[in-house]
Amino acid sequence: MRPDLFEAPDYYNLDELLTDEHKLVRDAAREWVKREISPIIEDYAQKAEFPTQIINGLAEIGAFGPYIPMEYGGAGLDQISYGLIMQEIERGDSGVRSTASVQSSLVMYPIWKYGNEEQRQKYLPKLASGEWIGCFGLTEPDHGSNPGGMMTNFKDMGDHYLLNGAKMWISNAPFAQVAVVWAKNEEGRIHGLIVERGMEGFTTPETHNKWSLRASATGELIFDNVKVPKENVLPNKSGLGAPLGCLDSARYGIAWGAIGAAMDCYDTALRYSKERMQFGKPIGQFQLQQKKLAEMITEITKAQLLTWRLGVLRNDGKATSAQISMAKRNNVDMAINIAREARQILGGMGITGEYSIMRHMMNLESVITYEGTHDIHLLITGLDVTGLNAFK
Ligand code: TGC
Ligand code: FAD
Repeated sequence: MRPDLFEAPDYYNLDELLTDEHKLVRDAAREWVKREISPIIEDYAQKAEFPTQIINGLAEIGAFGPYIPMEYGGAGLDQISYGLIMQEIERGDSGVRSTASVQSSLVMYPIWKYGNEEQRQKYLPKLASGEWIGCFGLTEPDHGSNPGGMMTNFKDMGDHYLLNGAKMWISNAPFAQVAVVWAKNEEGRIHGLIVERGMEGFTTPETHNKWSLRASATGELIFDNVKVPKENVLPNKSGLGAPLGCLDSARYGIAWGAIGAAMDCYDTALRYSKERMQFGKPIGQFQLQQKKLAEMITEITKAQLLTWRLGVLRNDGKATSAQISMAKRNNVDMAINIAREARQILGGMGITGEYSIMRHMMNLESVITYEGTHDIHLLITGLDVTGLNAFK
């Protein structure tokens, strides 16, 4: 891969809306991505391997629990700083952002919000430092968009619970030490359980042959009569709203992350269009290429404004789940379209690993599917504006 010459587009001077702390956090993450991710990521994506050596660095830039209070090892930052960190990491690679999203919003968040004090003290500092990596098991082979139908279940055996079932498509599963798993009790009520690697009957086979998110490890979680100690159940929230509440936080991070991927594709295509000569001119001088670039920067700017405003609403505790769905859906769609257009600007070079665009494009095929598909988020907006539920 070529040297990383990334320059972030800021067409509407959005930096003026950021505090000094936001800019400090963002710039530290940006520099780290340039130094630690860009030089290696293409190789790891090609060989379909997660670069475990970056875990300490992710912890150091505050990517594990950016908004978790410092008393639990988190960075104690606000929602905009959290978003900016996700943007910068996904500028490098969506798979790396996935690892950070899952750790922060899908593992640390439920332990912080739904766990008791012993659980917080036991798990959060180790997750914040990267000593432990976590994963989040909601999706099952037969229940993806409809997680409420899940079959994974646990039975009360007196001094412990017995967990059975299977989860599929789980990011970080192959190497995670801790899994937050959603399962039904004997009354059919959904609860979160903390399952640790090494518990008998718990296995995590890796999912191979992905053409997308290749630098992220994905796997299954198999529970075959796993004895889970009773103190490992998250006591403070149950029902489908509990996992969906975690998804709000992760989807918000993805809305920012997708802007990072789009910015990288735009910046690469813009630079290429000024250097690549055809018919005696830089291709950026042709109107057809200018149309692509002008539309890209317009869409990026709209997404930046939407997402910054969502961050302000989240800081005030006022963002609704439907507003988050709109941003996740819009921004990932925006990013995947920009990746496709940017790829065309690079012609044949666009399909190679010399440039990041094709990797972003393939990664975004997962991002547009996980954490609620493009269709599901549209239906959430549809329900919000009409009051009529397409899922029932
Ligand atoms: P529904 O009846 O609408 O809701 C059930 C209960 O949940 C409440 N609720 C929410 N609570 C918090 N946040 C939200 N976003 C919520 N949405 C709904 C709701 O109020 C209700 O509460 P209560 O008290 O009345 O019981 O549920 P439904 O079965 O009709 O499903 C609705 C639907 C389809 C929108 C939902 O299930 C959904 O979002 N499906 C998509 C599934 C999904 O996003 N899966 C993601 C898996 S994790 C993942 O992909 C990680 S990738 C990580 C990475 O690598 O980055
Ligand atoms: P399905 O639900 O089978 O959907 C198939 C198609 O049907 C989609 O186009 C969908 O939009 C459409 N559809 C479904 N229902 C409706 C409807 N009511 N109306 C209209 N259209 C509908 N899950 C986790 O729990 N933890 C993870 O860490 C995790 N990581 C992932 C990593 C990767 C790389 C991938 C690809 C997925 C991951 N997932 C994870 C799973 C992800 O959340 C699901 O893939 C996603 O929710 C969709 O479920 P599905 O794949 O079963 O698709």
